[in-house]
Amino acid sequence: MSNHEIAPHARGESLFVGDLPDPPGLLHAAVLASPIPHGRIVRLDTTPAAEIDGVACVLTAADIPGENQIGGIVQDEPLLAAGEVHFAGQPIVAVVADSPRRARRAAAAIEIEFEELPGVFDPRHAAATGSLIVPSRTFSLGDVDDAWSSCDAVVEGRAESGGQEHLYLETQSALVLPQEGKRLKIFSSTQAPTAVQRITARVLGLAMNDIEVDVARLGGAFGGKEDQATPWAAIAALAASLLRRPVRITLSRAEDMRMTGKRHPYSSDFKIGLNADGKILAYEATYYQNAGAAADLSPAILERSLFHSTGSYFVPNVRVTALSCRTNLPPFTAFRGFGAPQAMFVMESAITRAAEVMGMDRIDIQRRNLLAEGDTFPYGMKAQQGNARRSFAETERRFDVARLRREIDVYNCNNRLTKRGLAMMPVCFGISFTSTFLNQAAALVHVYTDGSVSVSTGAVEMGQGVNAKILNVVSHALGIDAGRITVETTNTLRVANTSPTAASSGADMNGRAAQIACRAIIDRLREVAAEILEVDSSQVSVSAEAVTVDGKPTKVGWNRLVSEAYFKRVSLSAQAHYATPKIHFDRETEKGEPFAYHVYGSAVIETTVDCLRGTYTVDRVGIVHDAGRSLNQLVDVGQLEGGLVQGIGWMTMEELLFENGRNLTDSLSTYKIPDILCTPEIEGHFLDDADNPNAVMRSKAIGEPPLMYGIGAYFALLDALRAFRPDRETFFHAPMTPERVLMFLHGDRHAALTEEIAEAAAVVQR
Ligand code: LUZ
Ligand code: MOS
Repeated sequence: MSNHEIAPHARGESLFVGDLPDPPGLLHAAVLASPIPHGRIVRLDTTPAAEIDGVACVLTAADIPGENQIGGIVQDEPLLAAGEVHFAGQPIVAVVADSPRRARRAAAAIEIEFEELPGVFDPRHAAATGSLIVPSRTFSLGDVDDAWSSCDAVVEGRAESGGQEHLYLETQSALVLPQEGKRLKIFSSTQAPTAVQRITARVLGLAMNDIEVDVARLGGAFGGKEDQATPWAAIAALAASLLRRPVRITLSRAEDMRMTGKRHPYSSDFKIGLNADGKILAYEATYYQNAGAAADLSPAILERSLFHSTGSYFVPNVRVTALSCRTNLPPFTAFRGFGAPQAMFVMESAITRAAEVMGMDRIDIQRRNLLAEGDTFPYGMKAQQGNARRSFAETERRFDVARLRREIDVYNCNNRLTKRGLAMMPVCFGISFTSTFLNQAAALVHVYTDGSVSVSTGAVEMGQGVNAKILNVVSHALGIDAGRITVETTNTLRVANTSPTAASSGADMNGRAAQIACRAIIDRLREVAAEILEVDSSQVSVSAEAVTVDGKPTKVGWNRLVSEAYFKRVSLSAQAHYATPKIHFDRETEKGEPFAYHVYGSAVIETTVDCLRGTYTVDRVGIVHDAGRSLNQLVDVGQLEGGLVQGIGWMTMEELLFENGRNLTDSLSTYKIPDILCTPEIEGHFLDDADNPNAVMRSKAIGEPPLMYGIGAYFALLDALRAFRPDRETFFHAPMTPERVLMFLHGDRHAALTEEIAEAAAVVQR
């Protein structure tokens, strides 16, 4: 089975790490994690675990032959805690046994005592004591301080957004096979094979060429396996390397939910100034990012928050500051959108508050301020296209938003206990890793003598369809049927120094690398064809599996061409590298052109709230999305709808709760994600005549942007709530759970009532 096929995948036939056949002598690793959020380990006795039948070894930090350090951007995270623990769920001991159950039982038998230390969980508290992961950063444009005085309205407020559990279907997993000598082969469910290779080498004191990482596919990732697949692979590798036996680790769902990082919660302040027409003149915001106990990818995520601080809008005067705050929670990490959703939520909150205070329609303010072609972002880059306005207008037209508004207002007049709400949500998302050096990819293409083709790239298939897209690119570039092509596993021996498959750029960059490799092969084949047909190679091309001369088909088919090339000793393989051109960013001035291009789109979202019960539905979502020229329409529709629903989940029902640093929502009974029953009716359209000169085959990346349409669900709910309680000031505290809805609708009355009862009780007592 090739790795781009969708049907066997849907039938459940594709193999994940946990499905790989057990090699002889396989052992299983389990982890003892810290039960407390912060403390010193004062006693650790692993003998009760070691004495259990079937236990092969018990490993602590002292057993690590190389560096006990898995940090990427900042080296601040041990693989196994030594001396101190900094979050509940932090791995301390790895136990290896002949079954997963035994390994877990033995881990539970370990005796450990702590001296508990006070924990910090609130990012603002951490910031107040200067506990930052990296120094704060500020992006600015124009002169905000000067601009406030020319505004007709200035409003301030606070916005909170919660974390989000990735809930990939396949939990963190790795299988490590010792090879000859000290070498290891690692099967890992990772978005970043090279990170697994590099960090494992560091932990084991080996060279990167001692370690092969192979990734067939992941059962979802959403950013949760960009950095956070690494420790599990490293733990299994540590055990496999010391025991010279194959070792597997697969986290249970509860372990995964407790031990691994999630989307960062943000607490933010905003201030926005507008003129009487609703034109935004100035915007200021401060983001307190809850980074958790270690840096992980937090500084990069913080940076993307700043890049997306003004969303789809042009604001002439901006000052935004972001602080990455160290707390005693699991290290928060990459999650689809990578800090942009959090910043966009703040911007939309500011616009909403301004609309309320000014008595204007929120949609009018949005429309008035959309980016036009040539407008400058706070980081100095100019918008290359006018698609923010085009997609917004197209959404308003297609879904007749003005009529919807009237209908909903009439409905709300006629109904006392249910109210409907409406919101629009424009999205503008920059494509490229914000760390410029990561914007490179490579591919290796082999044409075999029977005419079949094998393609390897640095892209990891995680259900997002990157391999189907690469297949399309290769099929076009070689002029042959897709049925001849297989897309192989991602393997560090075939493609080295890969960037994580992340930042929505997997197909863009790896597709381009594959295209370059194919073109190199085709150029050689054209020379061969020119020789056979006695024409000039400039006249020759390959299409529909045959050589054409000046566009006319010849009798020389693909198989004959390949075979002739082989007998002429012409190479049928090519390796290629692609680096996104022109992008740059200067972190001193915080200016540059960090993105290859932007993806745009707009959504309109309708909701209904039951104002007695506090329950609600997200009824319908209409989207006009700019996909460039799609590489695969079906894949893009899947990303559009899946991203939207994941965003709605983050904004509405997915509530991550910690109590004194312990995750209270570590199962699917306490952490609710959208299911098919609460998925709205979705009508997605792609922007007509969309184009993009800056990505492979004029396509556009699609992985992350659609998630941010889901932000509109929060504001559509708020719109319904205001119809019931126009007297109350709205709030910006996501997720908008039914509890929060109920408290907004009736909470103040409840407090008054409680007070009355208390007074009455006091009177009785007297
Ligand atoms: N990962 C990363 C990302 O390392 N850098 C990025 O800019 C990024 N953006 C989105 C998602 N993952
Ligand atoms: Mo990512 S959030 O791993 O693209």
